[in-house]
Amino acid sequence: MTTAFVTCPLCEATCGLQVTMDGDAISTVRGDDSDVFSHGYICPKGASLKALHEDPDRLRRPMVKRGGTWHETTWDDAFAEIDARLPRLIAEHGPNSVALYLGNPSSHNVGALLYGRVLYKAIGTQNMYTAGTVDQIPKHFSSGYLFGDPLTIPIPDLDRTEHLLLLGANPLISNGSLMTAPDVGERLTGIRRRGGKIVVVDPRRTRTADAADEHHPIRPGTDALLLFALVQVIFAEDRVALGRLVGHVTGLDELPALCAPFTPEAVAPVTGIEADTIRRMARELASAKRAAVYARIGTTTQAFGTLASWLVDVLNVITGNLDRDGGAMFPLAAAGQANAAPGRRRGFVHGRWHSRVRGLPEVMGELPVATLADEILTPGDGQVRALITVGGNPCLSTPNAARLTDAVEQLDFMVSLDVYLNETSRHADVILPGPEPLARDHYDLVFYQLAVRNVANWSPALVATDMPQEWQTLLRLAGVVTGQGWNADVAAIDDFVAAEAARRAGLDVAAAGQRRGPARLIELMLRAGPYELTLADLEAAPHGVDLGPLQPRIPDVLATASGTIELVPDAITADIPRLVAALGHGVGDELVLIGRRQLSSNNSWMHNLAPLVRGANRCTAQIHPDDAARLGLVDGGRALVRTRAGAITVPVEITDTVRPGVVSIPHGWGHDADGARTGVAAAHAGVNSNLLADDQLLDGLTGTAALNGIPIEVVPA
Ligand SMILES: Nc1nc2c(c(=O)[nH]1)N[C@H]1C(S)=C(S)[C@@H](COP(=O)(O)OP(=O)(O)OC[C@H]3O[C@@H](n4cnc5c(=O)[nH]c(N)nc54)[C@H](O)[C@@H]3O)O[C@H]1N2
Ligand SMILES: Nc1nc2c(c(=O)[nH]1)N[C@H]1C(S)=C(S)[C@@H](COP(=O)(O)OP(=O)(O)OC[C@H]3O[C@@H](n4cnc5c(=O)[nH]c(N)nc54)[C@H](O)[C@@H]3O)O[C@H]1N2
Ligand code: SF4
Ligand SMILES: [Mo]
Repeated sequence: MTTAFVTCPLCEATCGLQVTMDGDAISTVRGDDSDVFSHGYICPKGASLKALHEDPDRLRRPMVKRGGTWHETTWDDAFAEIDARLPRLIAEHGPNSVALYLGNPSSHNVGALLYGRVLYKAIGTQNMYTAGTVDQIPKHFSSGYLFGDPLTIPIPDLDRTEHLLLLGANPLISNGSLMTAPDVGERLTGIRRRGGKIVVVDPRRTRTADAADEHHPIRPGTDALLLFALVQVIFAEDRVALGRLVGHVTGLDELPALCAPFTPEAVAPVTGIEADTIRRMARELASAKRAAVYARIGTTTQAFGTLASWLVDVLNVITGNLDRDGGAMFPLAAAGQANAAPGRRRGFVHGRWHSRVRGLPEVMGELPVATLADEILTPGDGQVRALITVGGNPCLSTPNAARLTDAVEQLDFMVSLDVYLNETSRHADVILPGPEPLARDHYDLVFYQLAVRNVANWSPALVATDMPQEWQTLLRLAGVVTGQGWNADVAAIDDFVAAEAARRAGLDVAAAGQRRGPARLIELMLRAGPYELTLADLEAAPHGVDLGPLQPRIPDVLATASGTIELVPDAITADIPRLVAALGHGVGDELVLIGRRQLSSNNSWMHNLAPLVRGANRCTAQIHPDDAARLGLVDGGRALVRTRAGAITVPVEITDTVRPGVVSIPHGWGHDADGARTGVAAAHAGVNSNLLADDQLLDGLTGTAALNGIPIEVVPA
């Protein structure tokens, strides 16, 4: 028996795990009590890495579809097939005829993160899509314009704050997002133990709301109105106090006029939160000694996602809570920190190109996935004819999933880098699997840049694999699309990538010694990083290296052209007229759909693991008792839910935890697709809520899908 310590790569919390191996078999997976960040915390998903290791449905060899039938095959054969088909398409129709979709697991996979970009550049396509446009792009957009870099995202200093205003996030279930904070429950308890206060704004009384001091069940999609009203009160009552930000903020003078229409009285009938309550919330936020406003996916995947994301940080700024302990702060990670170098004042722009069919703007080099189907289905120059998915299941996770499913069926060619034959990869011509998490080196390149404390932890692969690592597969694909044939020299491409990385970092690539692949790149990044660590330092610290609490970073962290926080960027305020128009839409009889996350789910892909799908069917439509009575729905009965995009039938769960007028259905279900090979998931299929989500309903500025606040009709089925 051997014991090793690694970081769980399944979600953003970066928990330390203690894995006991019996030869090649995983014996136990537990929380690592000595982990410097997570102190032993683990959730059911982390523990299920054992089930993932053992899952017989998990793909271990490449699959090629010939004449409509799948064949397990060799890596050489799979690459020969790709080489026979993909370069020809690119030669004939240009690089934009190939679209890439990078899904959520690829942001937790250091190989895919570092080498996915290499493939993207090698193809040279503008048709780049990621899960970001069904998630957090509005926050990148507002951060880009406010602070100069889309990854300069303020993170609530959970361990020191005394007032947390939290909107559209349920970290007790999601384990936190854009807020890397293992054991968030303990950290929230700490706020109350210190005599602080937690206020939750969410249409559902979530577990996080239950653990808070106050819960305000807002009408979905109206957070920007509430947040603007908080700003309005703070200005009207002369409570603006920039603190140490004085001299670092421009545009403040424009805010009073911009927020004038959004008085508490004006927004109350639309948000469903009383004017007096809004005033009190504003006063308590402004007068708290240390406060942070934090908002997540309930506020980004909605029609005013960018305005809401912006207003969160406007509040952090005008209350003097940005960049101070206990407020909203900027992490400084050991490797790859986007904003580590002071004095780069390039600023941020978006819309450098637009999607062909709907004219939606590029943000951070990507286009909204809500329009991927349009790009595939609409003939003409630049039509998408091939798709490569990397750790993504867009046929379940993106809006109007039925239309996207129709679209991918019409592609000339599709490759999925995926560990299952599932709802999306079943449409591929070739599936290239990757090693399970415990069989690859891991470093949380993205999530340490978003952490409530500065830490670093390197995890070596524990489990042996005879599969190529995904970084090698991505480089081999890069070889194919650059005309090097089906068997390009992957090691040589990797050397080239590393030499470039070293040059940019001002280092000699030899500093990384014998390391190759992601390990070499991380070694270079650590050495060039602000703590000048080496990979050996991290290898010597299996429970992680604690680099201390977050520190103030303004002005060095700012990369706007002016070198200040540009508080009222035109690119954002352009959407305010649309918000003013929304003031007219008082709460009526309408019903709207929102989602919900569940502790034992991980978006769409872990439902094939028996320990995570035990118990009652979780894929239900939660509805308030008053609405159920009015509509004639009974608990345990079935409802037909309809939108412009589609209709589904789903079991009814009557509960007063949802606000009247709101129906909640979780995403990531619907595992009954023909031809998928996920036996356990199929037995717990549920229905796909993204058959209802509307690909025409977008955040006004970024094109991010509005997955919350979708108008629906509900009748008994
Ligand atoms: N209605 C609604 N829809 C939503 C959301 C919502 O709140 N409501 N949330 C959205 C959000 S935030 C996100 S991030 C997206 C997620 O959406 P996606 O990223 O598209 O989908 P996932 O469900 O994460 O699917 C991940 C895929 O990666 C595969 N996979 C798992 N591990 C690996 C690996 O190691 N290597 C490779 N190559 N593949 C792997 C899985 O088999 C699966 O096919 O969903 C979005 N969709
Ligand atoms: N267990 C589990 N953990 C996960 C995931 C998972 O699928 N399962 N997915 C991971 C991913 S990819 C992400 S991005 C993160 C997301 O992490 P979180 O953002 O914390 O995700 P949710 O739990 O969906 O919380 C969003 C909340 O917004 C509320 N909401 C919906 N509409 C509105 C609205 O209009 N206004 C307001 N104020 N609230 C609204 C919902 O009721 C819900 O409680 O979670 C990650 N962690
Ligand atoms: S909370 Fe996230 S990182 Fe921690 S064990 Fe669970 S899935 Fe893994
Ligand atoms: Mo996400």
